[in-house]
Amino acid sequence: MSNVILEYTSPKLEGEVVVPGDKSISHRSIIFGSISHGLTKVSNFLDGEDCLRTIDAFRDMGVQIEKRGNTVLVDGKGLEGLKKPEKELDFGNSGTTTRLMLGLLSGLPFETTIFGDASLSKRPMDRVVNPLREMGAVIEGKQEGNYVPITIKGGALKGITYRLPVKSAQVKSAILLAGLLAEGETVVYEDTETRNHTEVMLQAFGADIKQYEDGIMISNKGKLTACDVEVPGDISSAAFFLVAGAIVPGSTVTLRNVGLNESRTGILDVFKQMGAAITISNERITGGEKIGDLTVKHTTLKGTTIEGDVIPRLIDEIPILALLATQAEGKTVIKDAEELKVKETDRIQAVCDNLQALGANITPTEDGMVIEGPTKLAGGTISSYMDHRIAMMGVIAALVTEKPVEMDEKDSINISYPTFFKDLEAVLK
Ligand code: SPQ
Repeated sequence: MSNVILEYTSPKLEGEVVVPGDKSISHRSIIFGSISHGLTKVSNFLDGEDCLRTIDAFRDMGVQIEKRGNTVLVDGKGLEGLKKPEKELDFGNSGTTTRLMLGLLSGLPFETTIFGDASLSKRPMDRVVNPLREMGAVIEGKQEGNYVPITIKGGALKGITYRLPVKSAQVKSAILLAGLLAEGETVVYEDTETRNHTEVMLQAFGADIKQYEDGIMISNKGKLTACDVEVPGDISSAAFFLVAGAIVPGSTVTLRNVGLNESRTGILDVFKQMGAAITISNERITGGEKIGDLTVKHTTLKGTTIEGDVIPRLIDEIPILALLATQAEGKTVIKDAEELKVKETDRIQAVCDNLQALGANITPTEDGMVIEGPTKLAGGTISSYMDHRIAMMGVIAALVTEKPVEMDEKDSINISYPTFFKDLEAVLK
């Protein structure tokens, strides 16, 4: 781990960025490609460390996966074609891999042990383990299976009806994956919509799945068949450039081919509320997912309240939205976002400590934060907390500080956006 000095004198962003593939969709393309029958071609796959963990896991279970740059060929032999891995599965930093694989491994006829890095080892798994146990899963691990390392003794499962107690797409997806292997119907209800990429892809691969207004039914009756996936650009990665374009004077930047699935576009609603100059063009549908181009220009912004149902639609963008709020006039209140405490780090504390260190007027609350702006940020020393989104927020903050920003590392950015610095350099004028 080595310190990085971030110093940008009179920067301005101009030009276009094609952000890399969506992390959530990339994970799911490997999972569904691996458990279906036939050859799935994934284009624009995200080469981030988390998604590579998902590829490794299926290779360890005997699936042939060939990677040619950002194109991945998955030779699926069906659920019954998966073999017991010869070693424990290392899921690194990836919460998505861990929670989705818990669902799948619960119904497969072998025993597997999974583990991860220091951050993953602190993230709660009971939210997934509890409903899976209701389905009959046999799961053991640290603190009654709440933390990895966890051992899953896969076997027969039965369908359940479950109302999500946390607003989490990972929990929903884990239950749906287990539902693919369970006897009878599995029904998941959610009070607030979370990202729906699992449902969209299950439909495309031919699962027996039905969508109700607030719930989803799945059974083991469908036959999963290979289906090519064109991964849209990740709006969570685009978010860093959207905010940079909005807060750096003189900037205009266009993000091409960004995923605009409505369960992910909360950031666009907030931009509009704050008076940002943002336009959407070239909207189209690929592989069941909406995509388009986003152009943002620097302008004066006003504070807002971010709460309620929009939170799951922008949960990963809150760190960078907090930076945006430091440059907006008036008060911004972020609430109902206590889930931030159980991400790669406690993102409420990490965001507030870092932005305070740079001179912002920001106060943490139990379920979010309160920011008073606009503040000319001074610069200073921050930590990435080994969290990719906190690290990228630090870099974008450095574009508007008077003095340099010193950060303890930048390699965590490879989790979701390995080409981040290259893309940033290309639009910095
Ligand atoms: O995979 P991981 O580490 O959980 O990734 C994060 C991120 O910031 O990239 C969260 F830390 O995104 C999650 C997201 O917060 C990815 C995800 C998914 O692909 O299903 C869903 C969200 O998590 P959750 O807990 O709300 O289901």
